[in-house]
Amino acid sequence: MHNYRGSLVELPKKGKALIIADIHGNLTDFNKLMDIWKDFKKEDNHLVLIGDFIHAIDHDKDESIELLETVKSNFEKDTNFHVLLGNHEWSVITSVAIYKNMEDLNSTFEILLKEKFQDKWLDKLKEYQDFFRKLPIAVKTGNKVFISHAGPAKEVNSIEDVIHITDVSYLNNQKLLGLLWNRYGDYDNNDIDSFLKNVGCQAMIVGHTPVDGAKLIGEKQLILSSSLSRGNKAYIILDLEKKITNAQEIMKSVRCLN
Ligand SMILES: [Mn+2]
Repeated sequence: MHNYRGSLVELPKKGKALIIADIHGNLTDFNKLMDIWKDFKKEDNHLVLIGDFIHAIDHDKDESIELLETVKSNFEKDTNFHVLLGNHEWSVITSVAIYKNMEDLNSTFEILLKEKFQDKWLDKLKEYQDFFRKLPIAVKTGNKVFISHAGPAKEVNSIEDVIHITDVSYLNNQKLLGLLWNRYGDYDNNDIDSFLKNVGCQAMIVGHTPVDGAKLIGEKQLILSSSLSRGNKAYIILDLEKKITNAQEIMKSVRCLN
């Protein structure tokens, strides 16, 4: 069992973290990353999957269910395997429609469930919703890096806000919605600075917006794309012991997925 403080994962100043974002139902890319994890895995090393591992966006073969089964079993048996909620998993919890072109991805997900589990599909949906509700929302590392699916959120005033972020509701919750949905434009560089000050961090890593592998926003934010991307697919090997003062330093830890 994971020992989290509410919705927050706190990683000690020890070892390294393999960070992955936005797999979106691509089992081939996920398996490559799992091979890296198998070699990398040891007592002080962690894996952080920063949400949106379901719902295929840019490819026809949607392997969300296979991926979900692997993610769920790893999360349940391995306390160093951390999975954050993304806006796509949030949409399964809340049943809020989420569109790609004209298609509601929740309907596509239900079709996959029906094909795979026939008359048991609703039980399986409930099981996955329960699993998504257990997922934390953010990571704070001992060397002061904040990791979430998206954001920052202007409404978050302290790390306590993050710890209690899912206490109330998954709907109509501006703090939570900000950390799951906000893209650059919803916030600016000053908002990143104030947010990091509020949560006591020096830099932040997010996914959510497809970029060419990794992209810096000002000095303090790094956006990562590990599968759904605008070119390269990348992951991060973050040293949890090294002093970090900005996101440019994290850029050196970005690796390409071949
Ligand atoms: Mn997203």
